[in-house]
Amino acid sequence: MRISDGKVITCSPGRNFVILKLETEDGVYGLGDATVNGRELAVASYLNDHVIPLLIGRDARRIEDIWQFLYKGAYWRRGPVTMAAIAAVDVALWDIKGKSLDAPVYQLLGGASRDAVMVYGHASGETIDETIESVGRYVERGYRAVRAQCTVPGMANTYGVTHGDAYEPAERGLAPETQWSSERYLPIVPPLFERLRAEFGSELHLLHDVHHRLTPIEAARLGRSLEPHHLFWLEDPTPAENQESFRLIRQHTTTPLAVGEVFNSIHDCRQLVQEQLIDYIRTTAVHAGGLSHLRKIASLAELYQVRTGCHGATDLSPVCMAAALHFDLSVHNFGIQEYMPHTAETDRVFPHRYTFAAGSMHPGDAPGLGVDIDEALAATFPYQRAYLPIARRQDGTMHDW
Ligand code: EZ4
Ligand code: CO
Repeated sequence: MRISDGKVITCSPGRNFVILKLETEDGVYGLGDATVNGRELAVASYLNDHVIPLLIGRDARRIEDIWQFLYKGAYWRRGPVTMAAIAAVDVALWDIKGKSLDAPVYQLLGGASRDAVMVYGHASGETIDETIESVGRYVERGYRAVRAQCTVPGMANTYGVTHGDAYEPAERGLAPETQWSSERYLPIVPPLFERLRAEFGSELHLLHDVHHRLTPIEAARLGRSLEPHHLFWLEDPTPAENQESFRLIRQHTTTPLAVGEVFNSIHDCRQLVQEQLIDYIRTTAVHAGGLSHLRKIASLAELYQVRTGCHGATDLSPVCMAAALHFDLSVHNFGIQEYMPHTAETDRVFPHRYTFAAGSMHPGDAPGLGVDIDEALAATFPYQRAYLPIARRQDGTMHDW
């Protein structure tokens, strides 16, 4: 079963996606996501110019060997572009293997460990009252877990806040600039969650994303002040390049911590996991080397009772969403899956078999990943340059994002 062709499809049905399609001489094809938000074309070139020529003629069944060949063979290891390219190949090969063996990918990963996977939605508002209404709409739709974000008073365009319920972080054109003030942000979060607990009771899982914006001691203070409201997790409280920062946060708070959506390798997770400095690891199939590498991260995490919580924002394509759901359904130490529905255009470009019901999702039982791409329709939505916003403090200093 030799790989006979590889094609990179870039499209923008509401937002940009980079998809790898690998074909075999048997006529079976597989899809992998290679989208790195705001740096899309770098991965497209890495695949087109440097990876696809190496794949032609290789045995598509040898997933682990091809992974090691691309990782070790690059000499320069890791990094978001390299790992997203390897991920796209890996996920496409799992899709091919599933289709060729007539089995959904989760069956190849050990079978279902649960009936369905709990997901969380994104609620937000300009005020605490609006955020409560937004959470209420998720609860009405059956969600059992909701992330809540609120505009910081005096800060226009706070990250994570949207009008309506569809949050899309990137904007077309050049990178927009937003303002940030930790001094204004810190006092508003505890009252938001106090009100949410009063409104929705103790069973609803509540999450919050700090987006790497606090110093370790500020994060420790926030975690401690949120303890009475028992969050499911506090996400990315401080940047994690310096993993030792989390020792300081841990000394002060029992609020569970989730980190890792920007990680691309098991080495980024190692100290956080082994020192039990976090409770959830957020690495994804697309940004952390595909299903093969994600399973290794999960196995390491399992030893330390750290559970998975894959990133699932709108910049993770339906191909990545499908891969995540096969992984989530099968992996023993699953925690939760982030879920932001895509635009109607995106769903049309990527017909898929995964479903949502009663706050949970299931990848479906189609062979492979259960997701396809309508290439003719995708071609009607050409790539458009877009970036995530950047954040500056009120004196103009660039802030962490
Ligand atoms: O900002 O996916 O938890 N979810 C997030 C996302 C990220 C975007 C970045 O591309 O933090 O909204
Ligand atoms: Co996040």
